[in-house]
Amino acid sequence: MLYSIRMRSAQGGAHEHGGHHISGAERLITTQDLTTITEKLIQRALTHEKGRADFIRLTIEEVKPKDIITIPMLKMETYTAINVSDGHKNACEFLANAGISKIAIDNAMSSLLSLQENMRGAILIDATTGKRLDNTGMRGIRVSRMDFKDTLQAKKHFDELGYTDNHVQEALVLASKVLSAPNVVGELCWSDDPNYIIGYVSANNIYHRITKMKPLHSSQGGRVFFVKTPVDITALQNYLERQPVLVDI
Ligand code: PML
Repeated sequence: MLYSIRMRSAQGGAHEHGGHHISGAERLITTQDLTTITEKLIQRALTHEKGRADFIRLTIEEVKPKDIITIPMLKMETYTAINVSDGHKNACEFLANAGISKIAIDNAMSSLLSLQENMRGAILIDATTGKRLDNTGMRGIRVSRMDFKDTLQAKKHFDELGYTDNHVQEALVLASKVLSAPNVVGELCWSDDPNYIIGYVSANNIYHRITKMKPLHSSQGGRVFFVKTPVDITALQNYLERQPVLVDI
């Protein structure tokens, strides 16, 4: 039996009541790991780079095995950028190679670069017209209910590669789920963590890790998903937010 555990933390009260989003986490874990992971997530909220959370919401919910699907992890390739503009230029190329239009890429870039506040979730953009498709405002679409199929195997795999940081592992799980969604053709992301400047583009089944996507100390970051239309937005949002997914490495 697995449990979905979701953590969201904010400063200045709950996000929907004017607080600022600090951190979040999404896991699908066994009953046996529930206590340890819950403790780790609370610690994360209390010791985050962006400051100590004064609002923490934990949701723990059983997931039925019959509802879970397993998908493969995206293949990772790293692009070592000279600087942020080189990182962005290459990100745009990776997206264009997936058939995403220039206007959609430009709109995605400028949406992330003009964010005044961290979003909990992602913006959905039409891959052809560049218009925003969701109506979730500053909340965004929050991808949820996903994890590695075998956490120990994943830890070993990433330790061997020298990626001990949580960022890359969590981003790979999320990006794999996002690109497995019907109609999603790409994702653009860089972290809102002020100490973390790496970002990625996922497209054409590859997670293109890009080493410089923003200046150090900037907390401006977020996610855009590019969507092919026509699309049933409610079904897509439901898949991203509710479909339990395990990622096989
Ligand atoms: C985040 O954790 O906020 C996003 C991280 C994106 C890049 C992760 C990586 O590949 O290192």
